[in-house]
Amino acid sequence: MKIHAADVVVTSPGRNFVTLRITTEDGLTGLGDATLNGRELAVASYLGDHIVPLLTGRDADAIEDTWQYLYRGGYWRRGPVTMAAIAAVDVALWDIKAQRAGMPLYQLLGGACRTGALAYGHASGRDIPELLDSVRAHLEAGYRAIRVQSGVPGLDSVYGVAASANGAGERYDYEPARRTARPTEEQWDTAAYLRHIPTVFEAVRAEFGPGLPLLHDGHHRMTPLQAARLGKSLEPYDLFWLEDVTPAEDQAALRLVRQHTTTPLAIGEVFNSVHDYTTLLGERLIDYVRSSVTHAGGVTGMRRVLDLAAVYGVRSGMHGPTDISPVGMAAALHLDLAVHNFGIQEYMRHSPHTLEVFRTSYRFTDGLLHPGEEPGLGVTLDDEAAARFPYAPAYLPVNRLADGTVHDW
Ligand code: GCO
Ligand code: MG
Repeated sequence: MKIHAADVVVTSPGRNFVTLRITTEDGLTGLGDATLNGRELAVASYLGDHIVPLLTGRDADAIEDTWQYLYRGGYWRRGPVTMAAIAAVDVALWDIKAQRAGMPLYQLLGGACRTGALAYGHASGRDIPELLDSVRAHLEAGYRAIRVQSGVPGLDSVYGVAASANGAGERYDYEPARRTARPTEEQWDTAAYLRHIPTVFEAVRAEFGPGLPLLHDGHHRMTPLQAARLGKSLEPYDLFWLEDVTPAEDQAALRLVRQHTTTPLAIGEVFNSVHDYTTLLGERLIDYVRSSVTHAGGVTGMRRVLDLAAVYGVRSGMHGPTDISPVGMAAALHLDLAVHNFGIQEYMRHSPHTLEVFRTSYRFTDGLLHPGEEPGLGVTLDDEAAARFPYAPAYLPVNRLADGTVHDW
């Protein structure tokens, strides 16, 4: 069946999302997420100006061929903008194929390997008592694995820490990409962070016991030596994983970290290709791959990452913040169910406004996510609702050290 049309929808129901919609000649529509937080319009233009004109008339069923046509055919391959655009096409075509088959996508990907995908929620606190309340609230809300992020004495705001108490409410008010004319600036001090974080995990373990899977995101801020020290100092608290300890593009940095700590390591939310992982996987430097369907070339690209990871016994931990749209989240959940080497899925609930625009059929029960049984991805886009939330530019924060030097955020 041929592709009849494709259009790009940019909407901002609480935060910005870019969605590609592909329509076939017999009237099926498929959706793909192309959201690149803080740089959304670059992907919208890549799709609208350069890819949509190529899609009309192509065979909607030829997913792998279309992937290769856009990847190899573009000459300038890889990179977050290109791969988010290719991902959107890929996911929309999988959505269409699964709808045509009358099956939820996970069935086409091989069927379910498990009853649901273990999800981790985001607990945070500006201080330890607030954090403990937040962990408790997440447990009450059904989470069985929890990411722990904490304020650091002396720093006004820290990545991953909600600006107000992060309780059991429907929504975690976490919006790092702010709608301001320029990025907000935060201050950072790695030494203060390294002193404080072990005391945070000590308090959480003392309160909640040894069994609860706990995760932590270092958000690219340490040198290899600092990261190695952090990993060692957290060993007594038995983390599920320690994420993004060093800037991800320096793969060799992980060698030093790995030699010094047995804390499991996760990395890769900013990666967009299986080629980004060859050193990390081949040398067994990591335990979880963090890429998303949205940023790593769709279901097709992400499956390549997961298949290579499986060779080395490395498991998935797909990126799932609210800047992955419900379309991208649904695609991840189908893959989570279908791959053998699933590890865990990040899950931040989208805001009620986002869920007015994107109608989802995935569900969260007893700590597990399931994509539902609707044919295709199981997500629809309400155009009328989308039009009520026009785009507004947003930027992620910029980090500076006390002397003004720009640091990784
Ligand atoms: C995570 C991530 C996010 C990113 C965000 C940037 O682990 O969920 O680190 O919080 O910062 O996706 O757009
Ligand atoms: Mg992260």
